[in-house]
Parts: sequence; C-alpha cells; structure tokens
Amino acid sequence: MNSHEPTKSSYEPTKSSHENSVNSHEPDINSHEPNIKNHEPFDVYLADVSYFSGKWESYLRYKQIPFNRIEMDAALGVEIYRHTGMRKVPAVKTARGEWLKDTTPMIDWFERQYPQVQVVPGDPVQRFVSKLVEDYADEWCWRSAMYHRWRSDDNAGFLGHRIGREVFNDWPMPVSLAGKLFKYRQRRTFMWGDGLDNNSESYIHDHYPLVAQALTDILQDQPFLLGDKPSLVDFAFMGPFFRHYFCDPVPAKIMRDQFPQVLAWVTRVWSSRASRPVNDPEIGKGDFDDFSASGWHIIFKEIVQIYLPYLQANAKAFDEGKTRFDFSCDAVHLKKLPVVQYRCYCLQMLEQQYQSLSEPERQSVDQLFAPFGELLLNSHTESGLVEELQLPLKPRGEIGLREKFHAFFVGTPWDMIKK
Ligand SMILES: N[C@@H](CCC(=O)N[C@@H](CS)C(=O)NCC(=O)O)C(=O)O
Repeated sequence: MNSHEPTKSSYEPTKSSHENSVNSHEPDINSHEPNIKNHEPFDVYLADVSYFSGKWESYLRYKQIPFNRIEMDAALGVEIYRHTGMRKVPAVKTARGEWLKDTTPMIDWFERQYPQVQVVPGDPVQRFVSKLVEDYADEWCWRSAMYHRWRSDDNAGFLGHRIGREVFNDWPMPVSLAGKLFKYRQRRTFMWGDGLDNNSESYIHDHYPLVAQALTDILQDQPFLLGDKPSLVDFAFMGPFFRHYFCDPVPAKIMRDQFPQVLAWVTRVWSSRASRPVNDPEIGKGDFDDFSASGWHIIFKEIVQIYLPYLQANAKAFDEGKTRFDFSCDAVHLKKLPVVQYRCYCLQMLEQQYQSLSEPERQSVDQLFAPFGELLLNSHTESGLVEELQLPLKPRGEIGLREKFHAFFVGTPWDMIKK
C-alpha cells in the first residue's frame, strides 16, 4: 500500500474534499509565511467518521492550509502508531518527515506557523476561556456523542458497517464482521464502560440537546460562536457536532427537526475560508466577542459544576493509582469511570494557563464563571504526558511484531497509562 495515496471514502471521492481544502481560486492568505512552505504539503491521516478528524479538517480548511487527505485503514494505523505512540487520528506528517498528533497542541503549533489569520483570541482572558471551552467540547461532549452514535441499533448498525468498510477493510475478515466487532468494542468501552446505566442515561442522552440549545442561543445574533468569524471554539464544537450529530443519521434528524440554526452553523463553519468573509466584506475584520452571549451560561455552568470537578476526581484517582472511580455531582452519578491519563494532562495544561494569567486577568475569568461557582483549577496534577505531547514529536524507534499485531487489531486503549 502506498501511504501517500489518498484512500477512497464511501460518500464522496476523497480527492474532491482535498481540492475544496486547497482551492486554487481562493487568494493564498498564507503567502507571507515563507518558512512554513518547508513543511508543506502536510500528510493528514484521518477518518471520515471521526470526531477529532472533523474538528481538525474544519480548522485546516478554514486556514486554507494545503494537505494530502489520507483516510486511515488498519495498516496505516500501525504506521501512525509507530510514529506517534497512538493508533489515533488525526495525525500529521510534515514534508520534512516530522510527526504531529493531538488536535489541541496541533492547533497551537499551526497557529504559530500560520499567524496571518488567528483563530485563538489574542486577548488573554478570551484565550483562556476559549481553551477551557475547547477542552470541554473535546472531552466532556465525547460521552454523549458516542452514546448518540452507538446506543440506537439503527445508527450503530449503519456506523459499524461504515467503519468496517472505510477503516477496517484490510482486516482479514468480511467487512460486515469487522464492523460488528468494532461496534461491540465501542459500545463496551464508551457506553457501558464509561458510566452509562439506567440512572445516568437521561443526563447522557440530554447532553446533546442541552448543548445544541446553548449553541442556538449563542448563534441568535451572530454567524459564529464568538462573533462574525470562526474561532477555536467553533472548531472545538465541530468535534461532536459535525461527524457525529450532523452526519450520523439518528442524531442528524434531531438536529434537522429541533436545531436548524445549529445545522446551518455546521455547514457555515465547514464552508468558511479565512480569505472569504461571510456575506459582508466588513465581517471578519473585528475582534472576537467576549463570551457575553447568554447561551454561554449553559456551558459555563456545566464547566464549573460538572466538568472541572470531574477532571479533579479523575486526577485524584490517577494519583492514587486507581484504574476506575465513581463520580457524582448534583446533575449526574457516573459509576466505574475509567481513569484517563490524557485528561490529567488536559487539567495540568489548563491549570498552567490559568496560573500564567495576571491577577486582574484571572479575576476577569473568575467573574465570568462566578454566577455558577468557583473554577477548580488548583490540583497541581502531574500527568507525566507533557513531554510526550511536545510538537513536533520526537522520532521513535522501530516496533516489534507483537506491537504491530496489537496496533493492527486492537489499537491503543483509551485509558492506557504511560508512566
Ligand atoms: N486528543 C486526541 C484524540 C484523538 C482521538 O481520540 N481520535 C479517535 C477518533 S475521533 C481515534 O483515532 N480512535 C482510534 C480508536 O479508537 O482506535 C485529539 O485531539 O486528536
């Protein structure tokens, strides 16, 4: 297999998506960045069904960064694992042969290389709040997005088959069986293994409409979540809202019927280009907004009262060497959650960013969240992953046959601990 050959997506030829992302009719907004041209073009490994690939691809398309779009299969998964230590997408290889992983540090890396049009607000308070919201969209919206994909037999049957055909077509078995095995793995790990039971089901189910309503309220008077141009928080919410809620048939019906403004926003973000302001030439020139839209209250409340306490509990369980823990707050009780080391890293980064604000900036952040309680950002957690996630990644050695076999068939478990 030639790893540089874009694989075929079942919905539309991959090549057309690629052409959209580097459209020669658009002005080259990155022409002032001569240094970066050494890294181009990027090989971007992704999956057309994937949460984080959707976030990542929307960002690259908006920034008009040229890339080869390569859909992963199991063999490419081994290659990605060999260079990144994870069988996870998206992953990027630069033209110099350096590797990058994880959308959060990747966006920071690309923002430094392509500063012409920034998606992260320059104001320190807005920047910190954007990072916090990004983390919430990445990590806390994940459970509900997995639930809406895998809970209903109709949706899960369709997705299992689609993933079998698109991602595991090189497993030595019929794609229908590959799809069924993958469906079983996802349900076991991300539904029953991630706190879903009769008591928690209503919270997990309702999380999608809750956040969709918040986005609808925010979008009442503006095309994007922080005003008239896309920013980090738009790309972050594209994680759950694009490849899961917009593309998967069962949650997509909920979006069409109940949240049409969110449906319009998804297509707006997907089709936005930094060189092409929406409708009005004045649009896109101003600063980002200050999170004052009332819809943010729903999300801020969740962050203060549920998500940060959860991150603290996860970090405490990690420090105590546990592999599972129960988490309870007023809104939900989640039993036997896996300890996720990566989320200790998320907390560590957020705490560092919060601590590096000046006193008045920290007070402005606190004031935004004060109606809902105190921001818990003082665990001093040490995740052990900071070095691992420095980009570009340090080159890794060859891997043995056993590791190859594992990466091909099993992948890297979500709750894998790397000390
Ligand atoms: N924190 C990572 C998460 C990447 C991730 O979890 N990717 C999922 C797809 S959305 C994956 O590749 N999973 C592979 C698997 O479950 O085997 C990021 O932001 O890129």
